[in-house]
Amino acid sequence: MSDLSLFDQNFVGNPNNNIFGLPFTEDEARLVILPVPWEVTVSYAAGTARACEHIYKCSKQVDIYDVDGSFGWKQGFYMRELDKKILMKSDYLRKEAELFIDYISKGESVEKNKFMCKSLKEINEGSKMMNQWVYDQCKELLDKGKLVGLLGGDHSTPLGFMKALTEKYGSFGVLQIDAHCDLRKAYEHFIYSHASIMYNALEEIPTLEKLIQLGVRDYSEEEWNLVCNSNYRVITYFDKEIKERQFEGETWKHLVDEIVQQLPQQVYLSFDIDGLDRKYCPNTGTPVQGGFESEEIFFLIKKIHESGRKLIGFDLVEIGVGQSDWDSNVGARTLWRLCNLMIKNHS
Ligand SMILES: [Mn+2]
Repeated sequence: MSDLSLFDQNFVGNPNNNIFGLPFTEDEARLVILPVPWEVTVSYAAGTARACEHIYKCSKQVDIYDVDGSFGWKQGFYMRELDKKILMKSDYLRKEAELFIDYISKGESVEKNKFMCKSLKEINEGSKMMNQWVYDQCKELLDKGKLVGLLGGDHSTPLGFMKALTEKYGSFGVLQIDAHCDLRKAYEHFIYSHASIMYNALEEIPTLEKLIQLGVRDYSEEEWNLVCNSNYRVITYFDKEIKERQFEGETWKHLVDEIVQQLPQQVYLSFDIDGLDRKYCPNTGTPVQGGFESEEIFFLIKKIHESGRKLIGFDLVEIGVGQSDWDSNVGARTLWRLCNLMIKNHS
C-alpha cells in the first residue's frame, strides 16, 4: 500500500495524483475504476461518453472523508486512463447510429437500404468489440485480486464486466437502480443497446439468478410482459408502487428490508443515475420525472452489507455532461460513496 504518512487528506487535491486526488498506483490500489467512454446507442441526449473525464476532474474536489465510516479509501482507489480508441470508436459509430435512428424512425425498412444494413452491422459489431474489451479489462483486474467499479458511458457498457464477475464468483443477483427496465430485445435494431442491457444479461448469463429493479417509471408492454413471464427471475419495484406504499405509511426501511431479503448472497449493483430524481442528473440521456433521493440508495447498500451479502462489483452509468459541472459533481460524489461502501463490504 502507498505510504499515506506524507498525504494530507485535508489539503487541496494534488492534480498529479489519481482520482479523488489520491496518491495510489494501480498496483497499490484495492479498488480499480474502469472508465468506459461509450454511447453509441443512446436514444435521446448524448454526452455520457465524456462523463468519465468530467467526473475524474470533479473528483479532485471531493472531500477525502468517508461519511459511512469505513475509510476504505485508505486501501486505495485508482482510475485507469481513458482508452482513446474506445472513445473514438464510440464517436464514429454514434454518428452512424444517429443517421440510422433518423432513417428507421420514419418507418423505412432497413433491408431495402444497403447503406443502412452496413451501418447496422458496423454498430452491432462495434458493440460486440466493446463488450469483449470490457470483459478482457475486468478479467485482468479481477485475476489480480482487485475490486472493480465500472464508470460509463451508457448502460450498455457493463455486460462484459458481469461475465467476468460470474467466472470469478459464480451465481449472483443484480440490483438495478433505473428509471427504465432496459429489458428490450434489440432496441432500434441495436442488439447491444443501452435499453437492452438487462435483456442481454439475462439471455447471456445463466448464472444471473435474479434481477431486482428499483425506481422504474418508463417501460414498454414488451418489458412488462417479460417481467410477468420471468417466473420471478425479474422482480420490478416500480417507482409508483414504492411511492404509493410510502404514502400508505410504509417506511423506506421496511421496503429496503423486503428488497434485500430477495437478493441472493452475491450482489452486483447496476446504478443508472436516471434512477435518481432528475435534480441529481439533469443532463442524463433519458430523464424521467420521479425517482430516488441519493441517500435512499446509500441506505439500501448499507443494509445489503449489514445483511451479510457480498457486493461483487458495481457500475455507475448514464451520467450526463451539461453546461455546468453539476452532473459530474454528483457523479464524482456518488462514485466516492460507492467505492468506500464496496471496500467496507470486503473488509
Ligand atoms: Mn438504464
